[in-house]
Amino acid sequence: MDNSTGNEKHIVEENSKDQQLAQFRVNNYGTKMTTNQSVKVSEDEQSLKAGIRGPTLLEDFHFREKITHFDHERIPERVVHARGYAAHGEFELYESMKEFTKAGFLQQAGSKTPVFTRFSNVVGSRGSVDTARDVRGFAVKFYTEEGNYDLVGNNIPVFFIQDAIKFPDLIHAIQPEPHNEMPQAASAHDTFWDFVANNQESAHMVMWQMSDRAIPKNFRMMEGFGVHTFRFVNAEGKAHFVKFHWKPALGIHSLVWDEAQKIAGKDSDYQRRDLWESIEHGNFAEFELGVQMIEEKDEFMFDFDILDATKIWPEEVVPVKIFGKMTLNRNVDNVFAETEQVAFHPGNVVSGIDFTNDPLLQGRLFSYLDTQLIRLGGPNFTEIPINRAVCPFHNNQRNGFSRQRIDVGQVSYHKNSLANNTPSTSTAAEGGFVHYAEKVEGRIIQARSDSFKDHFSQARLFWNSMTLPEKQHITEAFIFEVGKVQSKSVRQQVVDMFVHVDKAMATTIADAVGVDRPTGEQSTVTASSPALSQANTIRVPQTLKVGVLIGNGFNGAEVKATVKTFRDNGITVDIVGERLGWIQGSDGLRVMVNESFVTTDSVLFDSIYVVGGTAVNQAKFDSDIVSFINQAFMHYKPIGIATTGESFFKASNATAGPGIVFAEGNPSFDQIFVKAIAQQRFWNREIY
Ligand code: HDD
Repeated sequence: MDNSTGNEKHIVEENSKDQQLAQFRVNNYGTKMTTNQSVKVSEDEQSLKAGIRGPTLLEDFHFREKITHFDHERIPERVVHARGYAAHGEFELYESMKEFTKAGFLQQAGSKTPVFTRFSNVVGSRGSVDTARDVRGFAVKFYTEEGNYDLVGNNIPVFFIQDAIKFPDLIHAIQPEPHNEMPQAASAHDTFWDFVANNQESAHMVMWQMSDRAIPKNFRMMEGFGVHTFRFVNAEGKAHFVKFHWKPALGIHSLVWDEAQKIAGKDSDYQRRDLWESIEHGNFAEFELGVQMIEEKDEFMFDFDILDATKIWPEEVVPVKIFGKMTLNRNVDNVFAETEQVAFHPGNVVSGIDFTNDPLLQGRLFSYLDTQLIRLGGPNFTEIPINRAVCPFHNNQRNGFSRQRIDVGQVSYHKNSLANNTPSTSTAAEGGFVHYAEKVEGRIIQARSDSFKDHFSQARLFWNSMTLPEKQHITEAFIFEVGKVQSKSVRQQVVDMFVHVDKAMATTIADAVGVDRPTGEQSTVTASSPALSQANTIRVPQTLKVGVLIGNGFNGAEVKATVKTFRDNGITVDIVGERLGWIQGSDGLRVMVNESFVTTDSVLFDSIYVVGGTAVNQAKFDSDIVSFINQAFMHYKPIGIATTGESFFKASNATAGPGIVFAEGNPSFDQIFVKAIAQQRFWNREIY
C-alpha cells in the first residue's frame, strides 16, 4: 500500500520579504570551516596544548572564539509569551477598505502583503509545554509598502485587567510563585486566584480562560482578536472605532483537559509540531481577517464602554466585516534568527490605523519597545532581518550596539542646510503619519471611569452563550484550578466572586473544593451571544489525524479502501503497530508501520481506526489496542472498528453510541466514519 502522506512540499511564490531575507540566508553545506574572521580552521577536535598531556594555550584563537560564542548564545526570553512558534505567509485583501481606512495595504482588492505570525503561550517559560491551560498570543507583522504594521493580539477577545499599570501585578500573580518557582506554565495556584478574587475586573476573562478556548487543539484552529478598540481613519480624516477578528478556516476546536495534560508529557511540542508539519505538507493555515466597526458618533450607544478591554462587542450587535485572508505557507529557516528575534509592538501602525484611549492599550504602547531594548540588546533591533521593513527607512537616528547600516555623509540632524534639509518630513498627502486629531478634555486624575465598573454582565453573557458540555468544562476547570489552591480563604473568595456569574456553577465549585456555598446573587443578564460558543463552528475532516491500529493478517482490501477514503478527504494517517516496519495482510498486502505503541499515544490522534491482527507478543498488542480505545473513548473521539476489530472494542470500556462506527455489515462505513472524524467530539458519552 502507498504509505506516503500524499503531501509533497509545496512551492510558494517569493514575496518582497522573502527576497529581502534571501540576502541573509547562508547555507554552510559543503563549505570549508573558518573562524568568524574567515580564517580556515585546520583542527576542530583538539585544543592547542603545551605538550600532548599539557595545559591548553590561550593563543588558540579558534578554541577561544568557539567557546566564547557558545557562552553568549542565550538572550533573555520574553517576560511573557516566551514560548512561541512562528511562520511566514501572506495577507490577501478581498475587498478595498478605502471607505474606512487609508492604510495602503487595505486599498486594492487582491493585493498581497507578506506577513510573519508568531503564536505563543503567555505564562510558561520558553522550554515549557504547548498544551497548558493558557491564553494564546496571536501576533502578526504585516510588511506593508508603507512600513511595518503589527497586530499583536490573543486568541481570547478580552483581557484580565483594564489599566496597563496592573500588568506587572497580573503577571507576577500568574507566573510561578517566587519562593519555589512552581507551578510552571499553570494558573492553578494560590497567587493567581488570590489576584483574581481581589481584582474582580478579571471575571470575564477568567470565564474564557476556564473555557475550552484556553486549551486550543492547535494554532490553526483558534480565533484571534486585536482585543483593543483601534481606529480606522480614511483619507478624508473620518474615523471608525474598530475591533479586529481572525477567523480560522478550519473552525475553532479544543483539546479535552485530561488529554491536554497527557499530551504535555507525550509531546510537549504538540502545537508547534502541528503548525510545522501542516505547512511542510502544504496544509497551509488560513485565517480570515475582519473588523467590527462603530462610528465615532455612536461611541456611547452601548451598555459597555468601548474603551474597556474587558468587554466584547457582541457580534450579533456589531457584525464582523470580513475583508481579507492570511495564509501561513512557509516555515522559518532558523527559529532563533526569526521566531526568537522578531519584535512585535502594538505601536507599530501605518497611516489609516490609529489608537484609542483604552488605558490598557496606552500602556502597551510604552512596554513593547522598552522590552525589546533589553531583550535584543539595544535600539538597532529593527535592523535584524526579520524585523526590517520591506521599504527603506531614513532618519537621523545613529549608532548604538551592533549598528548594521553605514549612514554616509556629515549630516545627522534636522533641520539642516548642508543636506538640503533632508531627510525631510512628509505631509499627510505624501503619506506622512498624522496622529488622529481627537479632542481631549479633562483634569489630570488617577481613577477609573464608572463606565468600566460592571465586571459581571459580560461574564454572565459568556456563560449564557455556552452549551451544556461547554458549561461542564468550565465548571470542571474551576474545580481543578481552585482545587489546587492551598489557601481555603482564597478558595472561598473565588467562589464568592463567581456566584455573580452563575449561582449553580459557583455552588458546584464550592461543594467540590470544600468551602461554604456562596450566598451572593448572580447577574440578572439573560442575553446570550451564539458567536461565543464553539458548538456551531466549522467542522471538516481536512488535516485531522487518524491512528490505524493494525497487526499482521488484516483484511487488505478493506483497510486499503478505508485508508484511501481518509486520504481523499485530506485526513492524515499514521499506521500504528507493535513495531516499526512492514506487516502483511491475509491477502498479501504489505503496509509500513510508521509508529509503534511505544512511540505514540492515543492522545496524539483525532480519531482511531481499530483493525487489529496478529503480533509477536499478542497479549501486549491486544492490551495496547484496548488502552488506545479506552483513551479515545474517554476523550469523546470518533472510533472506527474494522470487521477484524470488534473483539478489541468488546474488551474495552467503550460502549456503542454516537461516534462509534462499525464496518461489519455497513457498506457506508468509510463515509460515515469520515463524517464522524469531522465532528471531532461526541460529548454525549457517559464517561467515568
Ligand atoms: Fe503583551 C508580548 C499580546 C497586554 C507587555 N503581548 C506580547 C505578545 C503578545 C501579546 C501576542 C507576544 C508577541 C511575540 O510573539 O513576540 N499583550 C497582548 C495582548 C494584550 C497584552 C493581546 C492585551 C490586550 N502586554 C500587555 C500589557 C503589557 C504587555 C498591558 C504591559 C503593560 N507583552 C508585553 C511585553 C511583551 C508582550 C512585556 C513581552 C515580549 C514582548 O513584549 O516583546 O512588552
